[in-house]
Amino acid sequence: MATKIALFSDVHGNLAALNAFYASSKQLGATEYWFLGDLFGPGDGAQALWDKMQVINPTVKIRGNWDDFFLNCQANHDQIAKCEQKIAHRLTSYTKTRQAIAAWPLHLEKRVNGVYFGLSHNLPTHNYGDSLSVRADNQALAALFADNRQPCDVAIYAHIHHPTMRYVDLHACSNAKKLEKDYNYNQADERLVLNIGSVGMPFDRPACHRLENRAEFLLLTIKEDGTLTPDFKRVAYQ
Ligand SMILES: [Mn+2]
Repeated sequence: MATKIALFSDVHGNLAALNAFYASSKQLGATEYWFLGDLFGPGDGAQALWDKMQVINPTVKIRGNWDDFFLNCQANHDQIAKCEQKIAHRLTSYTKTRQAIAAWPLHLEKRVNGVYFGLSHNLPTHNYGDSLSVRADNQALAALFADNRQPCDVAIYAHIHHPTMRYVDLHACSNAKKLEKDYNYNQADERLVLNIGSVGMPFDRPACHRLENRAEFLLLTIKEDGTLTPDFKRVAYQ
């Protein structure tokens, strides 16, 4: 049977967007959920948002940079820390929620129907920074497959709030100096890279940044033979 996984991230405190995403993904037949980080703030979703996450019950939960802001909010005094403190005060138990989030890893690997996925908020070792922005070149994106993640077929990340599908050629990175002028399809070591956009705060244009209410997520269908269909979704909400 084909597996349908809904991947979502960058909720950023937006409960209306999270509800819209969840209702839509259920209707589309998602049976599993992978969350790639950034749950609370700057939106004001607090306990009801956390309760909704327990209902969604993702089998993958990755820690984003805003999740770290939430974990460290009592030790810091900048604007983001103040914003996260307000949310912390509105939770039934900050301690319990904090403990749960602190256990989320920075990256995970999953195998589904023979396809090997590397999952992270940004880079597998860094959930912050701009090295994987829309400006990222082949070399920068290849870092998603660094070290022991070399065997991954697909890297999926979040953080930049721009839904993206592209390929990187790992052969080009390891042979940069003696690379042949023309693209050599036989030598290329191509891997798929997906970015899942943002549920609560999409940045991609031409839609107006923060003016249009839409929740973005990725519905990934993986057939038994490993055939993969990434379907980028946008759901409008009030
Ligand atoms: Mn984010």
